Amino acid sequence: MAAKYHWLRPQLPSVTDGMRLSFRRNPLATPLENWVNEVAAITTPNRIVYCDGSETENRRILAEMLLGDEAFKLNEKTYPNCYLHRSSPNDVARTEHLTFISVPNKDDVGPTNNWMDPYGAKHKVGVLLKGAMRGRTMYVIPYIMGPADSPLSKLGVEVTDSPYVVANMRIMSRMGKVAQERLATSDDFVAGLHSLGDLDPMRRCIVHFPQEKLIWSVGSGYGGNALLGKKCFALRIASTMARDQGWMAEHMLILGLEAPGGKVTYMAAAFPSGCGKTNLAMMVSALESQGYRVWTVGDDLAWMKIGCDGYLHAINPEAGFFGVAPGTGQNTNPNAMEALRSNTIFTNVGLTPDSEPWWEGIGAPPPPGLINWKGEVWDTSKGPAAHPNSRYTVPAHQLPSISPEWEAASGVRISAFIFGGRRARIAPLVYESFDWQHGTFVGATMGSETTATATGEVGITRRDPMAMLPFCGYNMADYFRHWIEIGKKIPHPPKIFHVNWFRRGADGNFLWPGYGENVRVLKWILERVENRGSAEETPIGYVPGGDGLTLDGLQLAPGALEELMRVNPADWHRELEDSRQFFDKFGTRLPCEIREEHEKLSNRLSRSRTP
Ligand code: GTP
Ligand code: SPV
Ligand code: MN
Repeated sequence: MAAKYHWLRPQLPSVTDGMRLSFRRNPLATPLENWVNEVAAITTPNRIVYCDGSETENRRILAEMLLGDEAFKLNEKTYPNCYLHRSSPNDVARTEHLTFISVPNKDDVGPTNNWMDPYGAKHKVGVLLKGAMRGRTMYVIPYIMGPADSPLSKLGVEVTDSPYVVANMRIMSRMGKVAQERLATSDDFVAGLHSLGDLDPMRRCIVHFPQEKLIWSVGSGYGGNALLGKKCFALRIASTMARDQGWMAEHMLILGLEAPGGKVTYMAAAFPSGCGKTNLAMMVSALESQGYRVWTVGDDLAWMKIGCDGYLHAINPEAGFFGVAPGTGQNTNPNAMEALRSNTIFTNVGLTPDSEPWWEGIGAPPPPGLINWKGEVWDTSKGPAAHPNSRYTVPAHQLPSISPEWEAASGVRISAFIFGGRRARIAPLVYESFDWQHGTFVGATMGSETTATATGEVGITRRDPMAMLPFCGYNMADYFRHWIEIGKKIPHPPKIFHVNWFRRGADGNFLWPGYGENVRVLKWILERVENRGSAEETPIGYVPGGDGLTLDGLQLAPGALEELMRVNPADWHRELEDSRQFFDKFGTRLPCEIREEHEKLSNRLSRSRTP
């Protein structure tokens, strides 16, 4: 079996036996062409199209997308060059239980990843890919993750039989000629093979081969399952590259906070899927009249490396935003609302009789004759008209708040890391860790309620370290080790914070207004980075002192602020116990520093209970 599937990626050192087979390879062809021909031999498409990324080509791809019965052109007057695509109703979110990391040793993926051995995976998924593109066009998409001239950028190639995927990749990455030029002779690219297959969830599988820099995805046309540059490459494969090469690939937004006088301080924040990254990165600051303004560098991913200046430098590997539509409106995210008026692909939103997109929270009532995301005439009995994980794909440069530095080749200097999640209780609005090691522990103990971004139950609290639970391409214990070690190497490390916009009061409502008001928390973080700002020590870290947060102009319910800041030792003891059970899964592979921080927190909590 090994030899049979070995030739699927012969040009890279193989996990199978290290042998480089040369049959079927054309010595005059580039490594890319050789790989593409080999993929075509398995998937047997009707024709192969190499994408150049041009406008003419894009129009052709969009026309091909429209030939499918689930794609529509939107109102050309009000939404020029915008499209609606409906995915299969059983294919509307990432499927974590069908996502695998394939390396020889099961222990190397750890207890939080699904594992397949590489021989078995190549066989099992090879069967699903055999003839999968019959009758279809196979598009070859060369792309760069990161600004074209950045030394932090990396090359990828995705082959796919979905024109929708091509159109999305054109927005989300630097695609076509610019990448093709670099690929002319190089075999240093992450190869991604994607096929819609028959979209049957029983025959769906997303497998990563980090040792071969190879991704195979079959049976899904949705988001992170199909746009392989995003979570598959930029997180699962890149996290293993980052571990080996001494950099960081993180599930983080990147923003710049401008202060009065014009100085911009950059921060990167890791929140789990559906927990507010896009909204924070694009916020319109409630303190704009006081000179505080937020600039967007990225909304989902950060690749970071220590610069010669001793600071951590971050680039956004993406060129567009794949944002959650529901809840996006003029009041919550006016920047996104302006950006997505043109050149945007909407997925699984509602459709008005005027051929405009509609979703819950867009700021207008549902119009009569509204069509829901499944293509049915909507009424209240049918649930939300837009799927809760419906999305817009929009070019980053269209965003009014896009940072002038968003394509800076050397990235932006990161001064703060912010962890956060959805916690109805327990976690205060904001706290600051004591140092890097404690901050790593804060990230490692993150918990969050699940959202509609992945299939499965919504609202279940689970541990989601650094928001990387579904995205870390190797054993998470080793990932914690990587965090601890890299912290020692950064001469000017970012300070580490934790936020929670989602704490609820006794009435069940959110205590904090969120969105643009979150700038008040960012302002305190900035002050702490600059060694100013009042803070009080608690067992879990520093929280803003009595006058620490700028609250002028904000009406909070009586007692809300106290409840938002409250650190209840009994709650935290329970939280620690839950974390301990999670950490126990890693056995002796868990870094001792994590256990040490656990112990220290436990002691601080016990002390704070005694009067
Ligand atoms: P992914 O793109 O899936 O990784 O999600 P994300 O982290 O970018 O989350 P996003 O900003 O799209 O927000 C997800 C949901 O949370 C949306 O419905 C938002 O309206 C809501 N949300 C975002 N920020 C806030 C906030 O500050 N407060 C409250 N209450 N809700 C928020
Ligand atoms: C997420 O779920 O974190 C997303 C959407 O950003 S997806 O691209 O589907 O992963
Ligand atoms: Mn997002």
